[in-house]
Formats: sequence, structure tokens, C-alpha cells
Amino acid sequence: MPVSRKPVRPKSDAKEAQLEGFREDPTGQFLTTDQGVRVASTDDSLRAGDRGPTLLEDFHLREKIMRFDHERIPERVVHARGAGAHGHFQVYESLARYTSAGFLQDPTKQTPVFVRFSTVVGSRGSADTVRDVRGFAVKFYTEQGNFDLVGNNMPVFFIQDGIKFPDLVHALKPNPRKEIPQAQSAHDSFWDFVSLTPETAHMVMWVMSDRSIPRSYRMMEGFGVHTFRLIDAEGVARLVKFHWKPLLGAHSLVWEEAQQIAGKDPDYHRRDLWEAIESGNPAEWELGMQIIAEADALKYGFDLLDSTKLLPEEIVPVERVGKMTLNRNPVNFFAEVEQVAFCIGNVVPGIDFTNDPLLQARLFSYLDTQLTRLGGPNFAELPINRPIAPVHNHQHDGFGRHTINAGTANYSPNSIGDGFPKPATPAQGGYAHYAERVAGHVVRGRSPSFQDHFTQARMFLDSQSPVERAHLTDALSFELGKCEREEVRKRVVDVILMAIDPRLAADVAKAIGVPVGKSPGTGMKAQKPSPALSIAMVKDPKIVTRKIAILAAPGHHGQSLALVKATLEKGGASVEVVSTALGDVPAADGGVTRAVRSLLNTPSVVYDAIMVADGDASVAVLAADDDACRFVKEGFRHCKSLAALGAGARLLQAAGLPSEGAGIVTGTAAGELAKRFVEAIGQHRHWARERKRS
Ligand code: HDE
Repeated sequence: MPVSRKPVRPKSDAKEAQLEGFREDPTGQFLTTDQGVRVASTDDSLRAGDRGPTLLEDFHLREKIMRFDHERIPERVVHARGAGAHGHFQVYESLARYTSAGFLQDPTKQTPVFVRFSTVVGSRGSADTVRDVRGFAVKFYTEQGNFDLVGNNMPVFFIQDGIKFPDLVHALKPNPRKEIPQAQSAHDSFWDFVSLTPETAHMVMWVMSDRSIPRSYRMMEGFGVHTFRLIDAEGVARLVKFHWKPLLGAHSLVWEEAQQIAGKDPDYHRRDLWEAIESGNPAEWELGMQIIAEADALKYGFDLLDSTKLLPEEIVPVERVGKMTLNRNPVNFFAEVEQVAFCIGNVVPGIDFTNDPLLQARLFSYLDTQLTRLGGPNFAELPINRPIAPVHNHQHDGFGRHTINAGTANYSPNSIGDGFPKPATPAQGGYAHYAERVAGHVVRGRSPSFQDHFTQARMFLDSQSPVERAHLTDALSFELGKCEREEVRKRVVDVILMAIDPRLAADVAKAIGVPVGKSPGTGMKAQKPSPALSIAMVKDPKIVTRKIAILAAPGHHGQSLALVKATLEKGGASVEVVSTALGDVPAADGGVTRAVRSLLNTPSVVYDAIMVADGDASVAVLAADDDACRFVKEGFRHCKSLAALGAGARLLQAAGLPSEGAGIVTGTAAGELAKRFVEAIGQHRHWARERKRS
């Protein structure tokens, strides 16, 4: 048999070094053992006689089973569930005025990146759409070494000091006796911790808001959370807050929909990212920076070293300095997404840390956790973690060492290796830590500048639209309603919610059946709302990569369906025809339309909008079908755009829905309807129709 050599190694010159060790597509190759010996059979073990015992000398059996037995590595202790993609980052213009970081100087240069998005609480097999913070970790493979910006989709965090992180995570994770519940904060221990830890108040507002149920990883903002430092070529430092602004805008699911998707398609976000990239639609964000003078660290009424606070964009604008494009899916999930090891301590010259006590604890944790997760100290040599900058040092040995060190001297200083590798001066690119002046007494305690926990929680609440505020109130009522201990529910209302806003406390208290106590009096400062914290207003309507279902049964009007479909696809949407069965669906006007999904195997919740095709016979079938009625009803309930062409409106009637109103588009002219439908989808959701609760 001819053996063809057909490599499918992704083409990316800058990443060649990283991809060393890439195993070619085995097409045309013989099966071998790990030692390279060709294998004659992999379906039968070696036995003494047809019905005899298995022989220990079967080296292929032993190796195959041994490798299988050890396929799993420990999942991440937090952020276990994730998805990732490759791409690049390019700065718009030189940022030499702020930093000497090489990758932020040249607008013609692309820096390769790998990004991993994640949920925090759930284990590796949990659902994507749970209510949770999302991790947003970016590894920049710069020519000066790797820079990791390990952020979240929320700009603040639960706690101010890293020493409380194990407590927070233990409280969030399933109960140690029952291992229940999975991937949720809706349980006693989390809310018990919150009620006893007022510094969580601001983050709790974020986690109970629509930000914790994103529509897509591609439609989330990202934040570095901590304040970092940028250092310019003269050694001058400025404080910086990093932001990622998605070019598709920030959008969320609705809670009921998120819960349904968790069952119907637990891989929803992973699939969404994969499919968008696979279909040639890169995911894009602009990198934003808020630059603050060193002297202004305490100027804004809070401490910039406190990660439970944000700096409103209206006070210090976010400068958009460059663009990140994710355009290549991983070749192997385990080798790349699982084995990627981010470390907040991975910085390059021109970027430095601050004394944020949360940040400082993270500097230890990320390096340390990989020892267990990736089985030893050599994880930086895994292809996905390897820098494109050359590595020369005296670190060696340990489990899983890949590099074969050449040279005679393995210590420094040395003369027998001519003193190499030698430290570099800052002028030669050597990393120089910022020479911050530090003086103080050793203390275990919080700075008085960290004491105000409620002003910004209230600011966040006041910045939400009425619909977002209602969602937040519902989310709190849902979560606290799941707490079995009444004293926990009551303490959250009294200590946290009353301190933030008595009206919020009263609304939640009513829903969860506890009396409202007296306001604890928190000395909250007046703070203007920050409109940038609301995502309700769609600033730049787009339908690109939105998923649209067209419902059609035998006897539909094929031509008008095709026309609307073509218009939606021209706008970049991905359209799927859903019918009573998969395959060719005969049209009334001749021809067939191909149904790629059936009402049995796809739910409405995985679509952004729904259209019902024209055609009397088709609509008669759909109107008599419970699943079709439920499909449009749910779409209506979740405030999605609905369109019905001609007779299609009868399905809306059969489902008990109005044929006009916000985001409902009906009519007989396909071209005109398609145009209005596109505009409606661009609005994301039509909240005016949201069901009212008593
Ligand atoms: Fe993490 N965090 N974290 N974290 N974190 C980890 O590192 C930790 C925090 C974040 O996709 C772990 O490699 C401590 C804030 C992301 O691989 C671990 C503290 C923010 C990811 C760890 C924090 C994050 C992690 C688990 C409090 C937003 C996923 C596995 C001091 C700015 C990275 C690992 C990926 C992962 C520790 C708080 C973001 C245990 C001790 C704040 C996006 O090292």
C-alpha cells in the first residue's frame, strides 16, 4: 500500500516553534506502537488458542491499555469547563507613549494569540450556559516572551484579598457531602459566604445580572480586573485597566432560555465559537485601556488596588488601542485547550504588576496549580505553552522534559560555557521590575481605602435599564429561593441587599418569603450611574453569525422562503430550515427545500430568531403540531424576533400569539418582510414583550 505524506499542520509561520511535536494527519499511514513498530492487528489480543488465556507478552495490548488508563489529567480546580481558539493581535498605532512592550509598538505586526474562555464553578463536563462568571484568558506569544492577560467577563471580583479565594471557591462548589449542586451558585453555602462577606456585594450584582448568561463567548466584554502598570522606555509608570470590547456587541440570553439550553445543548458556547470560526467568521475584540497617572490611584473615591471596584468609563474613557482576531480552531482540544497553562505572572518588559492583594496571590497560584494539573515543572514546553521567543536558561530535568539541553555549563556564573546564557541589561531587553518605593509595617489587615463595599454595587444597579433590573431581581429571587436555610436568605436580604438598595431588598424579600429588616446604614457615597454598564441598548445592530430557524413543512412556498433565506445569509446570518423531518421538503411551487433539522431534534432556544414560511398546506401541518406551536411560543416568550410570511401568520395564531407588536414581522411581500426581519433581529431582543410577573 502506498504511504502518502499529507501534513495538515496549520499554516502560521510565527507559530512554527510552538507546533514542534505536531503529529501529522495519519491518512495513508500505518498504525504503529509508541515505539514506532508497525502493528499487525489492534482488534484481537494475543491468546494461547482461540479460547485460551491472554498472553502478557502482547506488548501492543499492554501499551494500548496503559495509555488509555492514564488519559485523564486533573481538571482545573476552577475554570474547568472551557473552549479556546487561536488568532492574532494587532495594535492600531504605536503605544510607545505608554509602554515599551514590543508587541504594542508596530501597527504592521501581528502577534499570535491563544484564548481560552471558561465558566468558573462547574466541572469539565458541565453545561456552558449556567449562571456564572466567564473566564477570558489571552496568551500573547510576543517576540519578547509570553504575556498572559488572564481576565474575566466582569470587571470586578468577589473578594479583595487572595487569601479568601479558597473559601470563596469552596462555598461556590458543590456541597462536600453530597457533591450537589453542579455548576451553580444557587445554594446555601455560597449565599452564606456572601451574607458574611460584604465585600462580595458589587460582584454579586454583576453575577445576578444578564452578564452572567452571555449569548456567546464572541459577544462578551473582557476585563483584566486588576490595575496593572505600563512602563515606557524612560521607566515612567502609568496605571492601566485592560478591557476587551467585542465587535459584535455584548449580548445575553434570558435565564429560562439559558436553563433550557443547558439541557438541550450543553456545548452551546463551545459549538457557537467553533462554528463561527469554521464558517469563516472570526471572533473580534478591540483591546481597550484606561490609563491613569500613578498619583491618581486614590483620586476616584476608591482604591485602584481594590479589585471589587471599577473605574467608570465615563470618568476615564477606554482608549481602543488594537484588535484581536480569533480565526483558527484548535486541531486537538486536549493538547491545546486543556493543556494551555495561563499565568498572570507571565509579563513582558513594559508591563508590570501593582500591589493589589488579589493580584499578588494569583501570582503564586497559577504557576503552582500547573504542577499538579500538568504533572510537573515542564509544562512551559508543551507546544501550546511554548513561547516563540527563544528560551535559554539552566532549568532542566523533571517529569516530562522535552528539551535536550546542549552545552557544558548548567549553572551561572560559569566560565566553561563562556558565561552563557548571560543576563540581559534593560537596553538588551532584560525585564526590569518597576522600582516602586515601598515602606510600611507588617500588617494582616485591610487598608481603610478598601472599606466601602456598597457604593459601586448601587452604582451598578442604578446603571441597569428597568428590564435588566427586573432580571437581576428575578435572578436573586431564584438563587436565594433555592437556599434551604431561611436564616441565610434573610441575612443576604438584611446585610447585603438592604445596604445596596432597600427597594431591591423588598422586592427580593417578597419573592423569597422573608421579612425585610432595617437598613444596616452603610455610609454609601453618592455616585452617578455609568451607562456603559448596561448592555440593554444595542448600539450597532448586526445579524452576522446570528442563527435563524425557518419553519417549513410540505406544501410551503419555496421561492419566497429562498428569498428571505438569501437576504438573511447576505447579512451574515446562519439559517437553518426546520421541518417535521430531516431531508427534502416538497414545496407547493415545485422543487424542494432541504431541512437540516427537525422539530424533534432542535429546540427554539438555540436560535436567535424564527420565521414561519408561507404556504397553506405547510402551515396546516405546523399549526396542528405541538412542537411547532411550542417553538414559536418559546421564541415569543424569550423576546426573539418572529417573522411569518403570508399564511405563516396562522401558526402564530394557532400558538396564541399576536401577529403584530415589537419584533413581530408579518406580511406577504417576501423582500419587504426580509428587510424588516433583518432590522428586528439586529435589535437582539424585544424586551417590551417580556412577560409581566405579579
Ligand atoms: Fe483565577 N485561577 N484565581 N481568577 N482564573 C485559575 O489557574 C486564582 C481570579 C481566571 O483558561 C487557576 O490554571 C486565585 C480573578 C481565569 O486556563 C488557579 C485567585 C480572575 C482562569 C486560579 C483567582 C481570574 C483562572 C485554575 C484569587 C479574573 C482560567 C487553573 C487571588 C481577573 C484560565 C489554572 C484558563 C484559573 C487561581 C482570582 C481569572 C487555581 C488564587 C480575579 C480566566 O490558579
